[in-house]
Amino acid sequence: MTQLTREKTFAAIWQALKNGKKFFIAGHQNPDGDSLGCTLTMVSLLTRLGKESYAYATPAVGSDLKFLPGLQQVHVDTLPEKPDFDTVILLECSDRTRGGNLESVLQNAKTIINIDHHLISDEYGDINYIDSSASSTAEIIFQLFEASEDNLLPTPEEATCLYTGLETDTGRFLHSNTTAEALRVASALVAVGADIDKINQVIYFTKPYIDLKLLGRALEKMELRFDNKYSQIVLTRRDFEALGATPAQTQGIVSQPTMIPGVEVSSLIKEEPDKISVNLRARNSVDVSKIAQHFGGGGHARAAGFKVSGKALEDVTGELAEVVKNVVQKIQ
Ligand SMILES: [Mn+2]
Repeated sequence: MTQLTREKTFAAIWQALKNGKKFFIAGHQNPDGDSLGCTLTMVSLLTRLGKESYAYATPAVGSDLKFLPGLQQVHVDTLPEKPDFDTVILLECSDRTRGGNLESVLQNAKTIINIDHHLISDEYGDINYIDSSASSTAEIIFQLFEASEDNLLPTPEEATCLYTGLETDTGRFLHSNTTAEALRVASALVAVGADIDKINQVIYFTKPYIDLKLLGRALEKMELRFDNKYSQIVLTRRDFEALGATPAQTQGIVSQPTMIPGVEVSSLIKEEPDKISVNLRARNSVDVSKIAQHFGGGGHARAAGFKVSGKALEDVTGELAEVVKNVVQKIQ
């Protein structure tokens, strides 16, 4: 994105924030730290601007994100009775269905603002700010603050929300999207009062017993294939039942095998009640978003995923292995 486009788009967003009266804000379904952190920041900012807003998240918020300031303002899994919002802000949604069943809200809106950092976007908004070089949508929202004519800065609570988005999307500043800009924004967020001790304690230094047991079971089931370039972990419904765990408790597991020298692609295949969901991670040269796209999913070069309904676990596992095999065979 050129500098000019960026300036103009940020100016258009600020104009829309000032012109709008009643806002609807949502991130993507199964909200992560970035999605929720940005949603909460926008709600708080709009409240400061004297605007009415309705924030929505579906289907539920993970226990590690419940500390986020202002979370009580998010309507979890509850759509508004009347979809009469003049302005809709969708964050992290590469297409208009990513935020949930929002079509009536979107159709009634005068202005749709689409802010995202994913590689591919449908550009369904009246205003689209898509920057795939940004580590996170939180990074973009901070830049939006910096572009404010009124020199608005995030409050400490908003900074905590944005820092959470930045830190989780960069994998604690370990992934390749940890750019100089990402670190500059992180530093600026700390300067305005982000509570990083709280964030780190809750998100990174807390793990329930069951989650650790599930990690153990997953590592036990890890298999290396195709000259050890592909790691595959399959968690069946039985695995979850045996531990009293849910598929939501698998965060971080898929990244573990990429530590093994030689592993290029890691998959975590989960049998959920109504679907098979797959997380993918790459170590170096493979773009796993392309593999995910093959199955109707998406994501980033090194972190992607997809979901399949109506197919058997073995079939999904087999078809994925075929696609991965073709990709990793080319790597020397
Ligand atoms: Mn994100």
